[in-house]
Amino acid sequence: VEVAPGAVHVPGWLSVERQRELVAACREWALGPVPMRHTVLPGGGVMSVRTVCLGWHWQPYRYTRTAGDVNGARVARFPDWLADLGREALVAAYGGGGGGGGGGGAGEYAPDTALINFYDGAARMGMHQDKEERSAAPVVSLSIGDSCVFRFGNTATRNRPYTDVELVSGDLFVFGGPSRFAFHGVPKVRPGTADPAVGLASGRLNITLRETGLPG
Ligand code: MD3
Ligand code: FE
Repeated sequence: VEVAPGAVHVPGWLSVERQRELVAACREWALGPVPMRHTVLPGGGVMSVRTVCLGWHWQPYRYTRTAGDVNGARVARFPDWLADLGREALVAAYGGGGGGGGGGGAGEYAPDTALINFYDGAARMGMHQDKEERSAAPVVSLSIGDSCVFRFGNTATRNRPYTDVELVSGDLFVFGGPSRFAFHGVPKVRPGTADPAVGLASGRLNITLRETGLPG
């Protein structure tokens, strides 16, 4: 379902088995070398979401190899199988061609960082743009666990017009082309909506794959 140019929602893309595998992997990544934590913003605010990164560490508002704002450790590497999953996701969303804008087709997609966000029932993410990447390649988003309201906005302002989309466990969302730099956020999680079979007792996991455009 194309929600906006380059923004494609593929409900139920991940099998329950694949969701279970991703949950298990996220549990390990959450332990370290850089532990999953609430990001502290430069103004002193604390994000309600908890985050752990692979490949590159996102700290507001740049990517680094070491987590100077957490424990100073080097982030875990970004596994090849996750890049393969990203290319598979682009094929599912855009087809085998060069769709989605921002350059090549799925075969050339080379994500080098993952941001893994965990939302408890009260966590939110305010409207923002993701502009730290020096690449126009698409962002791949995978949702697991509790459902949420995902708010997809415009590129000009954090306010209306926007579209609210329900994201359910197993859903894939790809943001490429003109949608890559749109404002977006998560105004609400729906506690208790997760299928226990995916291995999350409560809360929502979101995995995003990106190309940073940074060297090596
Ligand atoms: C649209 N995460 O990590 S995923 C984020 O559900 C983030 O945790 C949300 O926003 C979450 O930055 C939303 C969907 C998403 C991710 C990145 C985007 C949508 C995007 C980048 C550009 C446009
Ligand atoms: Fe974002």
